[in-house]
Amino acid sequence: MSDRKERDLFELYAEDPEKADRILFGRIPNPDRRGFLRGAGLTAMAAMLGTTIPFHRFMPSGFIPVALAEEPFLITGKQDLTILNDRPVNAECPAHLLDDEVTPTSRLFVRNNGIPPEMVDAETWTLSVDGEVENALELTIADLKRDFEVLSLQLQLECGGNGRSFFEPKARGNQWTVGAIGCCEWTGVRLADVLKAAGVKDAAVYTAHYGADSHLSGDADKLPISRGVPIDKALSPYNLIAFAQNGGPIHPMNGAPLRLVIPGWPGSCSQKWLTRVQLRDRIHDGPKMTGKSYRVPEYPVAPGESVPKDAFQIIESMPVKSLITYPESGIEIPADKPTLAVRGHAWAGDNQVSAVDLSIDFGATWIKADLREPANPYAWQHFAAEIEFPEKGYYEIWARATDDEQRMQPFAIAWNPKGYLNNSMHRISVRVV
Ligand SMILES: Nc1nc2c(c(=O)[nH]1)N[C@H]1C(S)=C(S)[C@@H](COP(=O)(O)O)O[C@H]1N2
Ligand SMILES: [Mo]
Repeated sequence: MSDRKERDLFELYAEDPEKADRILFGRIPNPDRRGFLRGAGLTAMAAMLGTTIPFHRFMPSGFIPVALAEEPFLITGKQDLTILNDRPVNAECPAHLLDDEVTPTSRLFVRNNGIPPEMVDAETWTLSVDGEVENALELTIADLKRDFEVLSLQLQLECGGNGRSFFEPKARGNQWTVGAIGCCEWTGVRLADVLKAAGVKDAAVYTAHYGADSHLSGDADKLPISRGVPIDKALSPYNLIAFAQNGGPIHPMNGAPLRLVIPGWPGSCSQKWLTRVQLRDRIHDGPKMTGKSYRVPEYPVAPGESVPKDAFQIIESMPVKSLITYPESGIEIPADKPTLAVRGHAWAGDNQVSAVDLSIDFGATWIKADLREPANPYAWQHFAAEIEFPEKGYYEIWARATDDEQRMQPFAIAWNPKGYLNNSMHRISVRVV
């Protein structure tokens, strides 16, 4: 990871030193300064290194101290997350830190496709609603709060690529393990109510979502991501245009001050830094809607098989899945008290979870966990079970959720070229010593 960070920073300095400085050190007080560290930049770098830099005047332009490149990069307010990439920022939460029933803001993963907006002002932020509507709308956050019913819902959000790191052969992209999932309480207004207020024309078949982040290339004409959903899904009463996360402000990396939350579908549908929702008379074709992005083959394929471009379909509802959040994998327990209170969460896209079963004998037999109803539709559900281990040794706990259409999590990955939808069972290790 430090290698990659170093390379990314050097590349960034090579492309655009001022932008690199901005990313590294925030705003530049003196725009004339070219590379050499002085004033605020020097102070910031010294602060990052934790000491002064006696020979700083010999540091070449765009220089990155090796200690900084080796330092793990942390996201302010998200210190528990594991960073997968720093440009764009992508970070996931370890399974055992997702134990809360409602995911704390500090532990919701971050998946950025571009560079987040630097300055956001909730007072002046506006959302446009246009396209196939009777009356286009331009709404501030104050307008949303005043003109529409405000509600709070616990909504699960999972990246379509969560679990990609387990693919064999490997799939390119962020190597998520299991932590690109979370269930925060979001407060906002229903997307459906806002669309209805604009008047949905018969011609509207799909939404198109736009946000204020910028493309990695710095090209202002390019968008990092713009996805949408079919109008039926858009009109579900459980999609929010959210302005608060867990009763507080939305974290800047989770889309402050305004974002969509379209639960149950790939996280990519839930546009962050939301500025515009357009209704379209055809399937949206924005960046990351077309080609192989967030698409899987229409038919099962063998691992590594190449799939023709036209045989991919857009991912809709996410599959049934579960996560063991207690204990942490690798736990050791004493043989004189070989029991564990195991717990975790399960979710199933547009569906509900009807059962979670656990196994400690590699799937030979299964133990039914207690499973709770969701707090509201699209909230993840909590499971718990008391498990007893018969003797000393190595065990794995496997979790397998079943949805209300009797679909179960598989043991193996249904391989696809881009590494999406890995809902294979979560496994943790336990040693009775
Ligand atoms: N504007 C914008 N919205 C976005 C993205 C993005 O890069 N830009 N990433 C999407 C993807 S791929 C996912 S999985 C979710 C992640 O939301 P989070 O970062 O708040 O966890 O945001 C989605 N919304
Ligand atoms: Mo994603």
